[in-house]
Amino acid sequence: MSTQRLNGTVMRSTGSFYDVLAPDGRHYNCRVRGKIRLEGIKETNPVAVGDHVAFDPEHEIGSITEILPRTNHILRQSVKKTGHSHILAANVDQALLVVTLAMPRTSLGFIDRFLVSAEAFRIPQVIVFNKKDLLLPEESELTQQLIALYTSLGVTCFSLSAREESADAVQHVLQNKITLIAGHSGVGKSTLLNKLAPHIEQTVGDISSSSEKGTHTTTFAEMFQLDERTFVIDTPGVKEWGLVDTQRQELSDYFPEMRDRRLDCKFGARCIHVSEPKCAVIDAVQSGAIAPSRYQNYLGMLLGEDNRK
Ligand SMILES: Nc1nc2c(ncn2[C@@H]2O[C@H](COP(=O)(O)OP(=O)(O)OP(=O)(O)O)[C@@H](O)[C@H]2O)c(=O)[nH]1
Ligand SMILES: [Mg+2]
Ligand SMILES: [Zn+2]
Repeated sequence: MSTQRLNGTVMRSTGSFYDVLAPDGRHYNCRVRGKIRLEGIKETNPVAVGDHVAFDPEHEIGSITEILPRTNHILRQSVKKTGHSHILAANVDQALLVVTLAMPRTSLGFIDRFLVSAEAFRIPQVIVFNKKDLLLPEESELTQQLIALYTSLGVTCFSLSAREESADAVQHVLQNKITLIAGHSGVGKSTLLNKLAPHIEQTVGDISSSSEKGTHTTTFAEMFQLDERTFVIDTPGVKEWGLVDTQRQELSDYFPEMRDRRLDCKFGARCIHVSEPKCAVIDAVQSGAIAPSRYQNYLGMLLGEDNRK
């Protein structure tokens, strides 16, 4: 029996099955046939949500035979730190990080590592500072300072309460794009998504008050269609990002405020801004033009410090 090969987009993966959306709007339940390898990726069968795949729609279960080249991907670090990372999603147009200064509080190290992971592929970034309703006055003030900082770095920022308010402003930046929604467990990713598209009805979890950590209500990354050209990917909470392999000299290219200055360093592209003489980045940190938290997190990543919180 011969069947016609189709191309489609992976909307959801639940272990060994994949929900693939074909251009005609039909969904196919697929499995991976044989071993698929993708250049530069260590794992076999590394099919991720957002992947464009070729598949044979034979029988009831289709077979994915090929992953088409990716424009980008976002890695989450594997829980066991085995060295290789899991691909959270591929081919995204922008990455939206949900954070909160209420519980479970997001560290700046986590935010900066996420921004670097996206910046390495030049994926535009959005940060939603959530749970505004729970913030103490000093936390509200800190949120405003962080919004000023990250806005100056080209990140689109919002402060809101996904549970209590409309998310119309956020909706606006999603239009006609594929947006990855990421963040720690319990920060309100699914709550935000339900506001953006009530038909989705993602399950929202409780936060255990003893640990103040979320309980991973969302277990698989899943892509949803908001309208004909607008897609969002809800993801399970992650503890940390897997950084793409970078040369030490390359890392500051993913910090826009350092990238803009590094040609002024005496050692130019060879400078890693740690203790070199006449370093424009260190000068900018000392004059206050680069935020201390950003520089500290840069050093942490450069020197391989464990930033996890
Ligand atoms: N007070 C308040 N609670 C919120 C807000 N947004 C979400 N929550 C609550 O936070 C808890 C976790 O929300 P979820 O939307 O399930 O979080 P998540 O990021 O999807 O978590 P995982 O699926 O585990 O990754 C729920 O009890 C929500 O009701 C908010 O703006 N304010
Ligand atoms: Mg969730
Ligand atoms: Zn330098």
